[in-house]
Amino acid sequence: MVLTLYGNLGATCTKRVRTVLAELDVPYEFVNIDLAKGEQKAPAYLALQPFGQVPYLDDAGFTLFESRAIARYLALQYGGVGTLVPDPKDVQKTARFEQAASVEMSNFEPSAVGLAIENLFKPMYGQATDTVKAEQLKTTLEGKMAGYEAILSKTQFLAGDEITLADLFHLPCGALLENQGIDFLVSDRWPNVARWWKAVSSRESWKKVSQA
Ligand SMILES: N[C@@H](CCC(=O)N[C@@H](CS)C(=O)NCC(=O)O)C(=O)O
Repeated sequence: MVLTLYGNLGATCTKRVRTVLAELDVPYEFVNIDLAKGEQKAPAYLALQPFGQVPYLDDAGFTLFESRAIARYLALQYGGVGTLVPDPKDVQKTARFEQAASVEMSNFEPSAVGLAIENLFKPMYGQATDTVKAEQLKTTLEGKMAGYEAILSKTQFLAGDEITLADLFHLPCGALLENQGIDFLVSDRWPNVARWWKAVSSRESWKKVSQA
């Protein structure tokens, strides 16, 4: 096997990449990096990933980090033209895809991952939740839902009527919202968001990754 993913099964960014690998049905070897033991900061790992974070990909000597960059690489390298990302020759479709991908990174991830840290990961590691911060993050995220509803009332998915990486990128942190009892993605207050989330989160790829 030539494709190796270094990651942690519980880490959201690793799940993002594993979902894309599952979508594309690409076989790979998985090297577990124990974040609790700090293996990501060991000199040998830092030599590979200079920020000491997972995931990290080695594809027969071609190496890459940052989950979303890895996902784009995998889709283009293994997916065939137009699978999960638009044909790069279609400049306008690509721009719309990048817009959607940017929405996830700027309007969703910061609050969603912050909420997961406060409400799930801190308690897991015996740390106290900052309840004020958690409430602020929840309010911020709630404020973004009207924007999502506006987009998704016009198209099936965030970058148009076909699913792309931009939709899948929401899965790891979106699923953790449900674990915290935050209903933003399933609420009838935003029916098109709920329709979209049902379609995205019921993908076989996500079922495999979330149940592993
Ligand atoms: N933007 C990066 C974030 C990577 C990241 O924050 N990884 C976390 C796990 S989800 C990590 O390695 N945390 C351990 C640490 O920073 O020491 C990506 O998308 O890959």
